[in-house]
Amino acid sequence: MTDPAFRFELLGHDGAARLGRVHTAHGVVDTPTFMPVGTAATVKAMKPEDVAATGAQIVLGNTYHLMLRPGAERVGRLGGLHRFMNWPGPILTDSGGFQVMSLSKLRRMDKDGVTFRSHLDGSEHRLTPERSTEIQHLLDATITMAFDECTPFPSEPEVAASSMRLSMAWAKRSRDAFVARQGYGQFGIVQGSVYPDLRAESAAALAAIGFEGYAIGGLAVGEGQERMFAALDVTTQVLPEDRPRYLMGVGKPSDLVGSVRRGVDMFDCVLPTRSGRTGQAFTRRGTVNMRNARHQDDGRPLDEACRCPACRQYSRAYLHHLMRSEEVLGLMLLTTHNLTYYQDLMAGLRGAIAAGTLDAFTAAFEAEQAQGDI
Ligand code: PRF
Ligand code: ZN
Repeated sequence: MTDPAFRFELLGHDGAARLGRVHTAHGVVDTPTFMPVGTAATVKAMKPEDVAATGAQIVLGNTYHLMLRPGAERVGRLGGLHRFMNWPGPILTDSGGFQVMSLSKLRRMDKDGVTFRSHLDGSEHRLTPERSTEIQHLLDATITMAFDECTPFPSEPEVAASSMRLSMAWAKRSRDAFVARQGYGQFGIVQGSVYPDLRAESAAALAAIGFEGYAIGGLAVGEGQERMFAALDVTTQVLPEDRPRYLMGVGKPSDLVGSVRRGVDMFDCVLPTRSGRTGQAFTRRGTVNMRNARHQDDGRPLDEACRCPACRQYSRAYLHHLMRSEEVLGLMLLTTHNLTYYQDLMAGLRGAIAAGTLDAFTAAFEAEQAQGDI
């Protein structure tokens, strides 16, 4: 059953791009939106109030990490993930299969689920559509993801087809295991690699089951931006208009702009947080490596147009010094800046869709990015 209180309000269009609002039990999310990744019940190097101050309205959590440590039952006993991590807003949790495949070395897949060893202590665990859905329930996820297999790239059409069909069977089992509650939702995940017929079949299979939203998985796995955009074009055309669409694990700023133009509403990616911790900053003029010696005497802000505390209160020279000295504050400030850049990019996209000026916004974005750092 689709829960009526979990609602996607479509507010406007510019071409295929959509302006919307997701209403949930834990608050509203303006779309297109970017969700910072809080894998281990924390957006690394950030307090929740600082994450909110960047403009983020929803964060991501991970079934895989949290089931291993501190354990889903424990988080449940402690009142759920919102309370545990002090993030009262909406939380979306990924279902675990993707992380098993990327993080766990010893794993065995069968048609029922996946058995794997923890990357932390080697202990054996099992995930099935039913258990993944139960874990996400224990975590009290606002948005639960169906359990799927991310088809590797490249895959032959026959391999991609059987992988996708397995994910569709798992999507149905995930749906059956989902406990509907007011303001909570569950998203199905489209697979099908780069094959248009498989993407269409997958989207239709999920729409027939019926979810509160639809994710697009199996992209940004090495196929490149051109093939990703082509796969998006065919997928967003066949997904229900009245439900949010979430492109999983994407991406670079140019990926976000191009995907919003193709009708995607939600994104998550470790890029702004992870690369912030290595010294890479995202700016209007492209990426800047703050570890580079050219910043050591530079008293200017990282980005004079940025509203974030790292740019308003500190110099490039200081940020450079913090990163070179491996100071914790350097990670905090660069993560703050990068998340602010991502949130302001999404706000800019929303404003442009509302004003019907997305083409001009895109042209200005591309021209500025091409200029490079000052
Ligand atoms: N499935 C799930 N999580 C994901 C992906 C997927 O295909 C991707 C692919 N980019 C990232 N995260 N469940
Ligand atoms: Zn900044």
